[in-house]
Amino acid sequence: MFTRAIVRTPSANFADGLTSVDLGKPNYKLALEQHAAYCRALEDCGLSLTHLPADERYPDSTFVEDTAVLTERGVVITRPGATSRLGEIEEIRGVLRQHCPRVFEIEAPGTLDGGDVCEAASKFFIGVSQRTNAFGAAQLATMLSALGYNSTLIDIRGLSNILHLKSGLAYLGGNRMLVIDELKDSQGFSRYELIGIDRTEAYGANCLLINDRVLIASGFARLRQNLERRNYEVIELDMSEFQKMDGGLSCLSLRF
Ligand code: CIR
Repeated sequence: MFTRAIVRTPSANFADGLTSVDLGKPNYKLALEQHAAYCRALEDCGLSLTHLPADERYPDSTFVEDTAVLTERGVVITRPGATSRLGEIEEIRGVLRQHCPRVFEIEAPGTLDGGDVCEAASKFFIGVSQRTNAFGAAQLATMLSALGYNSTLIDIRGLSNILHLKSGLAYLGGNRMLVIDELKDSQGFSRYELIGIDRTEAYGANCLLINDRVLIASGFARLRQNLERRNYEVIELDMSEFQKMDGGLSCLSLRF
C-alpha cells in the first residue's frame, strides 16, 4: 500500500531534455496541465505528495523515478545513465534521507535508472539497458539481496522500441504482469499471469498500479477494456507531452 509520492514540476526548458522519439516538441503549458492532472490522480488514489520545484539545470528532472529505487525495507539512490541527468540525484538524496534511515547508493562505474527496475510482489526485475549498465544492475541486485529481496536481470539492449524496462511492462498486483510481446518470454515471467498488449498500444504498457487503481495513458481503448474486464478501476490520463520526451506514467513519481 502506497501512502506518499515525490513529484517534480516540469521545468520551462523541459523540451530541451533527451528524447529518442520523433513526435515533435512538447508544449510546456500543456505539459504543466498534464502534470497537474497526474498529481491530482495520485492524490485521488490516497497519496500525499511532496512537490519539488522545477529545476532548469536538469530539463529531464520531472522524470523523478529514474533517481531512486524505493522499497519497503530501504532506498537506493541511483546513478542515472545519461550524463546530463547525473546531478538530479542531489536533491532527491536529501529528501529521501528524511523519510528512510537505510539509504544505499549506486557507485561508478555503475549506472542505473529507476525506470529499469520493476518490483513484482517483493521480487525485482532489473533491466540492463542503454542507461543501466551491468555494473549498476549487479550493484542493485546485491543491495536488494542485503534487504532480503531476489532479483532477476533482463537484458533489453537489443530492443530499440523501449528506453527502460518499465517502458514495456507493468506489474499489476495479484500475480499479473502487463507486458509487450518482445518481453513476454523473459526469464522469471512464467510464474506470472501475463497480460498482453496490442503492438499499436505498446506505449500503454507503462501503466501504474496505485493501491487499488490503475493509471493508464489515454487513447488505448483495448488496454482499458482488457483491464476493466479484469475488474481494475482505471484512471486515464493524457500523457502526450511526456510521451514526446520518452516519458510515461511511472517516470513522473517516486511512490512509497
Ligand atoms: C530521458 O531520456 O531520460 C527522459 N527524457 C525520459 C525518462 C523517462 N523515464 C522513465 O521511463 N523512467
